[in-house]
Amino acid sequence: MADPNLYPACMIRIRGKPAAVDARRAHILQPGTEIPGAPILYWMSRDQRAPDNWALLYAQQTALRLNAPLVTAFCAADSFLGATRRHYGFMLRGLEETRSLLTGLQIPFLTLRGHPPEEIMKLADTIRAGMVVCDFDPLRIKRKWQTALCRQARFPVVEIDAHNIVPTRQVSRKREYGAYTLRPKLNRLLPEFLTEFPRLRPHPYTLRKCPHSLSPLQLLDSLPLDRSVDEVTSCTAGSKAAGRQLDAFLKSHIDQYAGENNNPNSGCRSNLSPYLHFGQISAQRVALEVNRLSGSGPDAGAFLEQLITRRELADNFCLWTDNYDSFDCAPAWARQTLLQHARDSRPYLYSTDEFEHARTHDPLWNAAQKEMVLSGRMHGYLRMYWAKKILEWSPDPATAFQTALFLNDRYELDGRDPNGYTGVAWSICGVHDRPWTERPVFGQVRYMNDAGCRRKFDTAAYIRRWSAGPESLD
Ligand code: FO1
Repeated sequence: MADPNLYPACMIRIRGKPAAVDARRAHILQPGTEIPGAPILYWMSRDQRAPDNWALLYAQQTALRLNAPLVTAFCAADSFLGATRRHYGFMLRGLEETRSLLTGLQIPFLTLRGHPPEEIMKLADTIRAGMVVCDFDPLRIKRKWQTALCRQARFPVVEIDAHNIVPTRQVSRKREYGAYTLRPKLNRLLPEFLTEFPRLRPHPYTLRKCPHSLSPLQLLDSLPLDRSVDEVTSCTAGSKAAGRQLDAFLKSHIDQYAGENNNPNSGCRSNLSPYLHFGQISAQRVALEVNRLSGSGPDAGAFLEQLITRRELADNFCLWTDNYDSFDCAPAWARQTLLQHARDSRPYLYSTDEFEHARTHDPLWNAAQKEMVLSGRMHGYLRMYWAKKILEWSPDPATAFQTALFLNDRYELDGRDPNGYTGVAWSICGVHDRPWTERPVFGQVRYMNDAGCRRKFDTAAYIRRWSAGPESLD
């Protein structure tokens, strides 16, 4: 009997291609009247891909119904939540590929730069758009952008959840306690939403005069970026590379996933999170391929649990928690226990700078920090250990929360993501977790130490692998 806590992949029954985008993916941000022939503008932001994109499919189906042109645009904001050249490089290289795929379908793709709601509003005015479609993102900054656009717009603005298999707004209207409360709600709806995708079609209606814009790569060279964090070479950006990575994972690693997914040395991780973060691949496509190629064993179940339940739980957390990016998001039991232990003695205390340059007393923690700085990634199991040690070696939990977020978002390719905020909140203040045995500093928040890591994997091998090169990261 499959572990009830794992995703029962066997229950996934793939339905055929729907004739139209399921209306339950749509959330009307601004009502309005449709105007036959008036161009439909898809403001691409979170889901930066041409294939398997429900927001883009919705925009095209609307444009076809209204005999209207379809235009897509992405607006690059300067220094988005502290992103560096590492992030903009990966993102804009991926968008370059998306642009060429869309152009090939007679769907113009414009790359804008500036304050997104303003630039999108200007473009909508220029092309006399009849509607703006945007993709769902629970982050505060995105909701502010969309609200700012709606204040100026005199046309309908529709949000489509293209990131989740089951639309976040459909699963639950409140912050869920944990995976165990969300999973049954997901299970009920998954068969209705895990379908094949219709294909994007060449678009028959074109703009009389299409505004000119830079290409994503031209923009990369002109943006004022923090270039102190290098791009990563180990991970090629774009939807095609994402598809190759998925194939490689399904062919050679998924069948050890359940046994090895706590072992950073095993190399059997999907490495899909940067692609999922930038929307260069759809989680729904990943689930369809897992189901097609790997059936319903415990390995597929363990992977789908991460891909579906954990990711949708993260979007639920960010959508229904205003302060998802600060210690204030802690559940009451965790806040209380951590504050009770606020004055416990802390044998080790490090500054953000010491953490950032991997200058702690713990070689395992330093190796994890180096992996993240050098490769832009860190194995999921170590991310928990890494964040929990920041709690233990910081003056207080609120400082620890900010330090973990700062380092995660500065170096992880998939930083600034609901998964990242939720991962830090789980590690440092027990979000989606429960009270454990009480101990100094942690109180009843779950504790992890290097002995626990040693029981899971060969920590000496991991340290050797990531401690080569400079002693500390100066
Ligand atoms: N989304 C945008 O619409 N415009 C941007 O300029 C932009 C920059 C950016 C840089 C790093 C990064 O990690 C994400 C970035 N995003 C941007 C947002 C991203 O596409 C995702 O929507 C969110 O980060 C995840 O919810």
